[in-house]
Amino acid sequence: MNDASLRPIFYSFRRCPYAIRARLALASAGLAVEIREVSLACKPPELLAASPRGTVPALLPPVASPAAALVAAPRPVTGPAQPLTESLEIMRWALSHHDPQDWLRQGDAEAQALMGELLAACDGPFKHHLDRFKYASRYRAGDGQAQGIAEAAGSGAVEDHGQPDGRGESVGQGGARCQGNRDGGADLKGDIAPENTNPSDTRSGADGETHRLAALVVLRGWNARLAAAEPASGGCGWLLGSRPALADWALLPFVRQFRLVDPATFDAAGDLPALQAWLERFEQGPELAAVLAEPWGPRQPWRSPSWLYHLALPQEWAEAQPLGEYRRSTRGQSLEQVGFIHASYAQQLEATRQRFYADLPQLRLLTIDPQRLAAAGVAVRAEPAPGSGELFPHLYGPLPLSAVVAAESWRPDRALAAVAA
Ligand SMILES: N[C@@H](CCC(=O)N[C@@H](CS)C(=O)NCC(=O)O)C(=O)O
Repeated sequence: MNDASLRPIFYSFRRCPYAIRARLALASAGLAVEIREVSLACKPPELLAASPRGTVPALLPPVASPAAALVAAPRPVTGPAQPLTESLEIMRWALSHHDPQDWLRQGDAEAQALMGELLAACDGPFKHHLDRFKYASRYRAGDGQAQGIAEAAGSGAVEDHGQPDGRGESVGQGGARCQGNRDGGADLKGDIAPENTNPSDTRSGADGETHRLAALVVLRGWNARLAAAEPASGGCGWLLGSRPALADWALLPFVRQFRLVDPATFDAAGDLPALQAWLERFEQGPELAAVLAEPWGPRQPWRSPSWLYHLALPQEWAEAQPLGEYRRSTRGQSLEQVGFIHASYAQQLEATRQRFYADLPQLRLLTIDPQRLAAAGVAVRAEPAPGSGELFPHLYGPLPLSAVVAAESWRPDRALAAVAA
């Protein structure tokens, strides 16, 4: 049995501040996890099964394979007994294993109480105002549906900024919707600005300004605390004094997000010097860089083994849109000619691409929900490919667009192999 089979499973989204804080703690504790980068616009069924709200981050016990179960574990399985679906729970869980810098301030009740207050202010009022500053138009009166959706998602609906690869391509193109999202948040995803673009289109209006000012009140309180902690010899301090604590790492990703809405105004503020220095040290420091880079921050989504995949020519996929169904089997062959549509399981994708599509600069990767195929009456059979014993999924009937939960552009410089494993 290899060690990977014993790793807790960690569902993440690269730019999510909750996921960033959890990754910071996991990295500090030195815990190895199986990282699954997901698209919030199209959450895999495994995440939805584990997390009631389908939010990231989520940390799950390791899944021992049947083969692994037959072999005595070489070391105790390290994973939470139950899924952890709150970022602060994950941080505390990680640090309970190993806390080399004493982020938890063990044995210091006063420090712990203070941290509790700081965390409550961050996840409560500050986040509330941050969301409404950042996406004011979505919360404006009269936009009740968007507001309801965002709040139903635990305000997380405002965290997704398009595809994890940053190309901003919408998911479920051609009318398909990822209905695996129980919060309905998918409808909000594709058109949200990337976090470092000019936000004027989304935060325009007086409402956004009201919430920016309210968030600034909270930030000034943190600034005062940081200023008081500044060492006499210069440099900047931390929220609880001269060394970092859990509260610093848990709050910093959200303050970073506040700054990114309007960096110029944030940087020009004259009344936040200690907070600016504290954030600047975080932005430039190795901790954040580490959790935004591999292996913590891959930009390709994890591909669920519960889904089926099909590589399509962009033109042929576009032609299917007005028809409501796709009838190509594989490159150069139709459903009528072959009798079924070729597809792949997640781990087969890269080999399929190399075998049939290696010379093509542009492809569409279709993610297909087999349950929706069944509902549409399309049978799927696992059958051996000619010349090999390997079983591939074959779709006996046209592929309804409603069964395609995501249609992503795929470029050859982004190896599928990295995510299919
Ligand atoms: N209270 C949760 C909030 C997590 C959260 O809202 N995450 C966002 C991403 S940053 C999310 O998963 N949103 C779900 C969605 O957008 O559908 C925590 O601390 O982990």
